[in-house]
Amino acid sequence: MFMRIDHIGIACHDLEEKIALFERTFELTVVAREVNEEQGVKEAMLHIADGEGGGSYIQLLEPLSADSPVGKFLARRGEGVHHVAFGVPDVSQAMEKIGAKGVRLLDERPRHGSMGSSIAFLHPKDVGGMLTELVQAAEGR
Ligand code: CMX
Ligand code: CO
Repeated sequence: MFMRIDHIGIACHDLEEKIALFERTFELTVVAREVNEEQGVKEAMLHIADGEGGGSYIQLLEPLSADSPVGKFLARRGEGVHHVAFGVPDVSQAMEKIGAKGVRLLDERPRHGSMGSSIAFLHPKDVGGMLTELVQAAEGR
């Protein structure tokens, strides 16, 4: 079902500061920056490697507001790993298969993700405490 780890999402207070830290420390390069109003985030993708059906990245996330998912996470837990995203060939099919096993889907249908991808989230409490994202990369990515 999973082809690769697409990205690790990291919650932070100051996106520019963390981009500089990751560039300097790990010699990573930012390949996309976006504001995703629906997800309540300002974000940057730093490329790590290319894999089957898409690349793998670190996703740095700064909340657009305190009551967004990342804003609440920062208030409760502070900066750090927020979610793990797996690359799947077909996000709707993965949602159907995983949902049928009793895992709560946080999205009824796929939403718009980074770099033209289609994404959906699974409830962390149903998968061992890890907020999990399914990602179908955009065609040609
Ligand atoms: N990882 C693991 N556990 C988490 C979590 C996270 N990121 N966020 C919340 N939880 C836990 C809480 O600690 C809480 O556990 P306890 O009951 O033991 O305290 C439980 O989940 C329920 O928490 P809640 O108070 O209901 O939390 P929220 O209202 O903040 O909702 C969640 C949590 C996961 C449903 C919500 O954040 C969500 O829908 N996330 C999906 C969308 C998202 O995260 N978008 C931003 C990223 C966008 C992108 O990657 O592109
Ligand atoms: Co993500």
